Amino acid sequence: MDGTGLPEVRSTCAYCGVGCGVLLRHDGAGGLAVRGDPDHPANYGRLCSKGLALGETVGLEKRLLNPRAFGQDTSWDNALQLVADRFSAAIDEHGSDSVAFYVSGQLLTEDYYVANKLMKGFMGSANIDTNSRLCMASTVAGHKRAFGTDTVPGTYEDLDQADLVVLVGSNLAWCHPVLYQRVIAARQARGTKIVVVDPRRTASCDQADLHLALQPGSDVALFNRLLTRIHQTGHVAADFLDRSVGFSETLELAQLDDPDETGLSPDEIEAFCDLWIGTERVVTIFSQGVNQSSSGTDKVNAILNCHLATGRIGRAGMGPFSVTGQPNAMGGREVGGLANMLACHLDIENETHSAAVREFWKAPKMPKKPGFKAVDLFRAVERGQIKALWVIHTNPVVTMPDADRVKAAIENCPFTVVSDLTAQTDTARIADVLLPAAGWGEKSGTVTNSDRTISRQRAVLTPPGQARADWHILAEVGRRMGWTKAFSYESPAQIFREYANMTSLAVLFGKDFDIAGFSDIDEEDYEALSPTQWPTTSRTTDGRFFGDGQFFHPDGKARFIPVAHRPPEAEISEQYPFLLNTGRNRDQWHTMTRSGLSPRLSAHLAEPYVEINPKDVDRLGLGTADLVEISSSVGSGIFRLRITEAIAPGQVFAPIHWTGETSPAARVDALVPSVTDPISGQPESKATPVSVRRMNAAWYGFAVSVAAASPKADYWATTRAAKGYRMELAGKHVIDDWESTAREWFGLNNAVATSVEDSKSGSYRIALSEGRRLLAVLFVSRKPITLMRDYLATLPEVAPQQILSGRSSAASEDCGPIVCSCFGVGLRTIIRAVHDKRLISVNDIGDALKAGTNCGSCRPEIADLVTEHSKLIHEESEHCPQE
Ligand SMILES: Nc1nc2c(c(=O)[nH]1)N[C@H]1C(S)=C(S)[C@@H](COP(=O)(O)OP(=O)(O)OC[C@H]3O[C@@H](n4cnc5c(=O)[nH]c(N)nc54)[C@H](O)[C@@H]3O)O[C@H]1N2
Ligand SMILES: Nc1nc2c(c(=O)[nH]1)N[C@H]1C(S)=C(S)[C@@H](COP(=O)(O)OP(=O)(O)OC[C@H]3O[C@@H](n4cnc5c(=O)[nH]c(N)nc54)[C@H](O)[C@@H]3O)O[C@H]1N2
Ligand code: SF4
Ligand SMILES: [Mo]
Repeated sequence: MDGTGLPEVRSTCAYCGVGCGVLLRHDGAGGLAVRGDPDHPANYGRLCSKGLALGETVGLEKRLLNPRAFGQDTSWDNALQLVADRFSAAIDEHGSDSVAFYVSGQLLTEDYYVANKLMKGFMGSANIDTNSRLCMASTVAGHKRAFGTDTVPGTYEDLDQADLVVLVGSNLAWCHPVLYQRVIAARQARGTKIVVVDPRRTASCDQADLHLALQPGSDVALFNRLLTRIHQTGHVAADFLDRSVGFSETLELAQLDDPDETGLSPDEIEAFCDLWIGTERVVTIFSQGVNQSSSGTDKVNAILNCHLATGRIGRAGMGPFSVTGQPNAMGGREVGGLANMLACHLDIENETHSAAVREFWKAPKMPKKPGFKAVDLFRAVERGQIKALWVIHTNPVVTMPDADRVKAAIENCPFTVVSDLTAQTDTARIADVLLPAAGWGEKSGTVTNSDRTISRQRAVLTPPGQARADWHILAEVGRRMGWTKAFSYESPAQIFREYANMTSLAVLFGKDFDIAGFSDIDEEDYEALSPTQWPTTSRTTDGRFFGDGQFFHPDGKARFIPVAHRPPEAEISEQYPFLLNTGRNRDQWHTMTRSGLSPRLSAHLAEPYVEINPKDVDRLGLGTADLVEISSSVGSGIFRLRITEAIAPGQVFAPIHWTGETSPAARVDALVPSVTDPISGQPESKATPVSVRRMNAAWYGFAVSVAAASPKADYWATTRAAKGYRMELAGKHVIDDWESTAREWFGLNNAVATSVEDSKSGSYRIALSEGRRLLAVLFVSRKPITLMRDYLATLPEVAPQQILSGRSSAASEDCGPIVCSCFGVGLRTIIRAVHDKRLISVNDIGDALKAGTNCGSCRPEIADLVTEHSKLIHEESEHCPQE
């Protein structure tokens, strides 16, 4: 209970793998109030901007409310029978391997368990892979090589207790903000040093003692140098050498690598090595800059080698730490969601493992070989080998590499089912059958976060329309395919019990994942389950693994893996002279189907952009706010130019969030070819050779509208605004009749049009309204539009003439793009405060404007602004000394 007298329900955030606990309460107006759970061990009450905005994303907007088949609404009965019949028919006619599931690290463990059991045990194929292939696969493979199982050794407490935190290919400040805050708290408390290894300067560099902007893909060379130095300086831990195999070969290969491959200066490298070697309590956090690489698995092992050599693993404040991306990325690995795994870290190819699982499930057949990994899976779809495909909780037409090819493959698949919250995703739009899923806040189950803590997600809202939980849909299909008993689940607790029971197999085979203690948890205890870190029974040291030198290879020893630097597979050329790096924005989640519903979150970075270094900008003759066309060997896209020294010359960076629904020309995976790591099968998403040139736009536009629109323009990008949508547009060809074009785009044939045209400057402005209600406003110009778009995006209730003047009323100044989403404080407001009030620190800004004082996610950006603008003020005062 809180002050309102309404009960609060404990749950877990829908987004990242930090797995923050939340307290949820109906706000009395049909919505949801969200606050951090002070008792959850991941966050102790803290939430980032995305977690805090969860309440804004649970409405009915865009929800799919009924099953649909071939474009028509249909009943659950028909839809489920259709799915069961088509999968059965495919298996009968073409064999088990003619069907496939493509699922997600955002599924709850119970959903995942049922999907996996259905495909691997009953349909009899291992063709179930997950978007974790694009995310965690290299770490899984690296862990298995070194430790004998996919085990994360450390815990979140290690971040509080470390003296050095190294972030390798991780923008922790934006992607795991609450963990970043734990690191910052440790820095304040004990002076923890921070090193960032990333070709790009990110928000995570804000407080870094050292930023190593290495050449993309050269992490192995850096960590091989570190291993060499560990050996040279006599820091190899003798007791760990006894507990491992392969050190000398590994060292030999490491010594052959050339540290110059990193592009870093010898001083930078030595400073890094000295700091790392000289600090016993070192945690090396790694993420997609490591995993999403054609040498991803080797990068992981290069890092693990250094921790093993020094014995800095599984003890307080030290260890390698792979942070997981999705809320249940870890749970998916435990439950065997990947095409080459079985539940509880058992291997599909191991006959004894497979037989034991088969026996446990009483399964009619089990696959003998691994199934297709994501990229190969969609290739098999392309070849017509897959006759029935079910995509659950993921949007591959946007997020798979070579996305257009994946789209074409799915379009040609004889039968495709998509389970999603909405019918409007790029993948849902091309499915034959659409199944409405219950979403976060509406369904119950468990997730496992980055430090192996299992937490409950709990339902507080009723699923809208006919939406059903994913496990329920899957179990229904299983029953209709004839496996009534095996899929007779009635609650998530029942599934969890069966799963927990199954993990006693792990112990039998000497594996780590053991939650067998929950084998007879009843409904009530499952309902009350508090966050629990596994293993719950077998050996560990304070929730950590490997501090005792015991590993999971048959001989109990760890493996050093000899690795050598390999540059990204595709090389830059005359035709494609830049390397395209891709990644995430602070306030958006992947394809924005949820986070994009929040006006607050959408105000942070409202347009797809590409970061380019000022030197390249000059060389290419680009100008501020230009649109640029980026092309690769597989596709091209259009992005707004962002000039910044954060990106090195020769590289460019674009975010992954934009889709056919929000900006069709800026779908970044349409440009990324499907090059993969040979061991993990994970795609290289961060190093695509591309060309860059200015888009020759005949006109640029900016619009706000009450309803969503999909204009026929060469470039457009739309996001949620306070009272509707805002949109940036541009076209390559002159348009003569703007009024009818605007009417068509916004579907407003009968609205009253008020317009202003200036033929000399080529600018045109039109407002479409009904009575006093403004429905859409469009500004067009030959040059990029510079007007008060953030003010306009609020669609103020003023006369069209005033709006068309492009100026705000005196009372409402334009605050610029939002930096602090909690208090809605914009970029221009902060800059003004720095200049006018001479504020010099993030805390000053917090005192004056409240910005950065709630969730803290924006503090690195505020720090950047303060530094940059204080410097400007300083320079100005030096140039114009006051009398
Ligand atoms: N706001 C937000 N948070 C998220 C998500 C989201 O969509 N939005 N998604 C979640 C998910 S699923 C995931 S997987 C995580 C991802 O979390 P992160 O991995 O932290 O995020 P990314 O932005 O994908 O990439 C991290 C960094 O890798 C760097 N990088 C690129 N190439 C190299 C290289 O060769 N070497 C090194 N060392 N670095 C390189 C990039 O410049 C980038 O800054 O975030 C999770 N959290
Ligand atoms: N170039 C490039 N590509 C990348 C990456 C990169 O860094 N660069 N990162 C990769 C990584 S790490 C990841 S994790 C992927 C993420 O890529 P995706 O998984 O494709 O992206 P999401 O937007 O998270 O898709 C989740 C879908 O599930 C739906 N959904 C939400 N809740 C539910 C539910 O309860 N049930 C069901 N059935 N559906 C639901 C949402 O509406 C949405 O359509 O992208 C990968 N692609
Ligand atoms: S860090 Fe933010 S997005 Fe991640 S779980 Fe916590 S509140 Fe959610
Ligand atoms: Mo991910």
